[in-house]
Amino acid sequence: MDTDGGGWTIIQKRYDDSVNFQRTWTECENGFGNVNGEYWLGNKHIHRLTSSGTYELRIDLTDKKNNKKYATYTTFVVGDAASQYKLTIGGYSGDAGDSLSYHNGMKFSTVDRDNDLHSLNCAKNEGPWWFKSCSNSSLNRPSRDHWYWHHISGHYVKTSVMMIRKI
Ligand SMILES: [Ca+2]
Repeated sequence: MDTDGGGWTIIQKRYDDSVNFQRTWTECENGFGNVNGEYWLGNKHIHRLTSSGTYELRIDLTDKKNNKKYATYTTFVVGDAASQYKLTIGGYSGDAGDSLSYHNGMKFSTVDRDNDLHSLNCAKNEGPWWFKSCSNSSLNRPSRDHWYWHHISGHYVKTSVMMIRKI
């Protein structure tokens, strides 16, 4: 990736809805999709990378009016399987707004593993993510019209790319 100096590893990409993101715990753990298209790298791989050094996260978004926005976080760690791939996030900057800090400290949830703080399973409607009760963002939502980043104009995005880089 050439974005902002290069050296990025893409962990999530969506733009044409060619890949189903409503996946099981095991699928999210191992990763799914197509590296030449849309994909989720996989929680075990994201954990392995983000525990091997200090990583920053950058999220590039396109809003419904085709404006490009971004959010960067200087702290991004996904814990191990025993932690339920717990998210540690902080150090926001950017112009997309901070819709991820709300999820700091939350475990990952999927349709078949409810780790959120809501009485229902947030992942059932919102796809796999680090839900609280439920979300300020959920970029893995199944419905193409509702890929969600609360602080962006219109709340929903047309494209998203999540990438990490060692700092
Ligand atoms: Ca729940």
